[in-house]
Amino acid sequence: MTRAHLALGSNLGDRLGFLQSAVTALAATPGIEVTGVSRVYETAPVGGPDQGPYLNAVVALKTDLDARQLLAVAQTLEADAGRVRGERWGPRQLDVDVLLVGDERVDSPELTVPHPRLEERGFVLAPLADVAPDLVSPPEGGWAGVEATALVLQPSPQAARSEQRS
Ligand code: A4P
Ligand code: MG
Repeated sequence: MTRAHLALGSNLGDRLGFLQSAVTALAATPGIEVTGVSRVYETAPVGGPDQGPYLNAVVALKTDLDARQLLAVAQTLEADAGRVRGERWGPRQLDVDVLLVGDERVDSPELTVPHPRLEERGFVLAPLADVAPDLVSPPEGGWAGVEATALVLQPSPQAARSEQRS
């Protein structure tokens, strides 16, 4: 099993609901074990048109899937959230990016791993530091435009169901 990390982002509609649905679906995907979920961050939009703030999070996995297979899973999750691809960096119900897949390296337009913009983006680094403190250490004062919220993502379908009942 390989250690991998996926980034989740949403700035349209039920933002937390889209992130939770993605985590729940990942946990139910054969070949994927969700081993950690970061805090949920509210983040100022970076690039693209004038658009609302994002919720961002990172999911840690152990997986038998390779980077290409994880991209296919990511794109299925985006489609399930009703995402229609519009303007690059534009608003979206759900964005799922493949950040890191063990020490695998892929360099093509359809898939670049490690994610090429990972190191310049606080909205990715802050949640990645939560689940992978061995890979990322927060700078003093944290990252600009990135605020941890009190919102919580449940790592497993069972945990999400018991939360709804309580
Ligand atoms: N692609 C290549 N490598 C990867 C990868 N490692 N993971 C390809 C996922 N996809 C990858 O992505 C465009 C193409 O990138 C896909 O067809 C895939 O084959 P997209 O999701 O259709 O479009 P996009 O997300 O608008 O473009 P891109 O370049 O992935 O943008 P980013 O870098 O994901 O940025 N601000 C805040 N605060 N929070 C955000 O989450 N996200 C973006 C999108 C911009 N600003 C943001 C946020
Ligand atoms: Mg993307």
